Amino acid sequence: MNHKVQVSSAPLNWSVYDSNDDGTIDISDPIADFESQFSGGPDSACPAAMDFNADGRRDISDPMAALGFLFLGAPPSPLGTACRNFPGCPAGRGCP
Ligand SMILES: [Ca+2]
Ligand SMILES: [Ca+2]
Repeated sequence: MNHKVQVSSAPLNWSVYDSNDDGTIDISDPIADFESQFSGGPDSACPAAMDFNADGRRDISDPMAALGFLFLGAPPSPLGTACRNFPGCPAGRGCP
């Protein structure tokens, strides 16, 4: 059996769905996302990381899926729950 491991040198710069850049995913992140999308609140410094359900769009389904994950036992983001490389984003808290 052969396994191929691809190692990327791209920096892991932002935690998936960490809207408010505090290094953790909690209820404050979908709230900030709701405010950004629907109430004129400030956007995340890494909008690319806000596609929680990884469907290529950012809409109400993202904070709803995040709330489901946090409180209803729904699956995490398909992107995972850790730091990833989001091109164009600054170095977020909690990422190397
Ligand atoms: Ca957060
Ligand atoms: Ca989405």
